[in-house]
Amino acid sequence: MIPPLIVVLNGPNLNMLGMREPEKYGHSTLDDVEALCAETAEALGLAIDFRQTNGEGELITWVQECRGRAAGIVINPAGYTTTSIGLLDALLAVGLPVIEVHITNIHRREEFRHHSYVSKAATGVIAGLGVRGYALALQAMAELLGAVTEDDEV
Ligand code: DHK
Repeated sequence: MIPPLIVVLNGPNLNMLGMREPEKYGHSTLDDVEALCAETAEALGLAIDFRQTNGEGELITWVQECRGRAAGIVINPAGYTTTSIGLLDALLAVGLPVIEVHITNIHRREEFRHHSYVSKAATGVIAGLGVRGYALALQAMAELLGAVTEDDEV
């Protein structure tokens, strides 16, 4: 059986993980996050396509390209969470299950980080659990897609 493809998208400044405000975002690099996702996906019987961009248009194009190609989207929209109606519209247009991830608990931070346009298209949101949130998002996605049961161990 061909494993379902989950596209894991990362927005602006996440390429700087590890050196960027480590007291908030931790010490893992984006390469570490990709390795965590690859390892988790393999254990769950999923395939992943892991990407990062600083560009809003590129992120929107990548979401559009998921249509007919991917089974689900895990996305940390980073700074575009609070600003991008275009990103929201793209996520609504592709009509796939979406899990929104934030490394930090955005609700404990500045008020401008509390509102998410992306949440209007998200099946679920994981925030504040560090980079482990990505692994938990893949686990949740596998359950949503019926690929594993809640009792399966990862
Ligand atoms: C990452 C960012 O870059 C911020 O713009 C968000 C998010 C929070 C995170 O916690 O992963 O406000």
